[in-house]
Amino acid sequence: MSIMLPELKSSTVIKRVNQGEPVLSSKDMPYEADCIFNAGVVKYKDKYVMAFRNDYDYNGKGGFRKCFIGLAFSNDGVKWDINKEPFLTSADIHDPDVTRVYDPRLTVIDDVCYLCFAVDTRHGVRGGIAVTKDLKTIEVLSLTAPDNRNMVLFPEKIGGNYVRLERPFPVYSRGGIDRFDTWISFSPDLRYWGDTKLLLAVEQVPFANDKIGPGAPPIKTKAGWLTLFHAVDIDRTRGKNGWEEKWQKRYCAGIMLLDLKDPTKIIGLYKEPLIAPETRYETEEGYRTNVIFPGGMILEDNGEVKIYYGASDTIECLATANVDELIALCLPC
Ligand code: M1P
Repeated sequence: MSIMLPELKSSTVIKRVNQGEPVLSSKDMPYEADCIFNAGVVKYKDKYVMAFRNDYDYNGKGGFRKCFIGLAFSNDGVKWDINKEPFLTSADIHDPDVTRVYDPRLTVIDDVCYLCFAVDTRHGVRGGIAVTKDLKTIEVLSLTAPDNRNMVLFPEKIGGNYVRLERPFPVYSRGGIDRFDTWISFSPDLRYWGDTKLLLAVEQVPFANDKIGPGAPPIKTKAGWLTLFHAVDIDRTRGKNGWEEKWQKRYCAGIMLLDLKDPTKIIGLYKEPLIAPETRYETEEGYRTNVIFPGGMILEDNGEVKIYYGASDTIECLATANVDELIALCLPC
């Protein structure tokens, strides 16, 4: 007997650009690519810059043999020119323990561009932070202890410290299952992190029963830090949803508002999904269907917010919304 989880819908404030067609996919790539997704996006030096994940060389059994982070540039945030060379590969970390780098997020702080990324190692998953001066070379500033990933940096220091959101994933202490939350940490120099606090727990999000994690780096608004997260539910009766024999999770994008001076305080949380899987790219096609994975958010001068998200772990899509409408979702009257 199949137990259906409730149908989830995107908020009506969300408009999918080009009817949900990808803004970037493997078809655009100048090199071997199967899945282009989970990108971070910033405006930097008069251009939109996207760092994306490329998984390729599918092994036919649910995994990819190769993966790297690539870069693309755009004048309008919609049409992209792809760099011919990979931006970051596991070899660039110069640590023989590292097997894979993926899921990039970009933040500009004081005109300097930073990259957060996930690092698979033979001894666990680590969260990396790197700085790039020229978008060609990078210097790794810090790698967390395992298991941690989905890290994002706030675009400015708060109270004199850099701030990051992260999603450690304790298993032993949470009954051996996924039950992962979003945490917040502080650093004087982006290398040494501490003062860690629980920010948002999975049980606070009505459309998650599995885990939640940081999405795009927060953007500053008059009402607070507008902050995206991914929220995951799991239904063990779900079967084949994509290329693997079984894929039982569904990822939605959620949104909350954090206090400007004290981002450990949630001042508003939208209790429904901001973006739920709906289009054919999001629900029917691709490696793992029903995955909306937000990684980039840009506030334009006219109040439009661009939200970049990976869809079905296969393509990169773009949706827009008005900033005041997003705030209103978090702060209902
Ligand atoms: O396949 C869905 C996602 O699975 C992982 O995400 P999480 O951190 O939630 O476990 C990552 O591989 C992510 O890239 C992927 O989209």
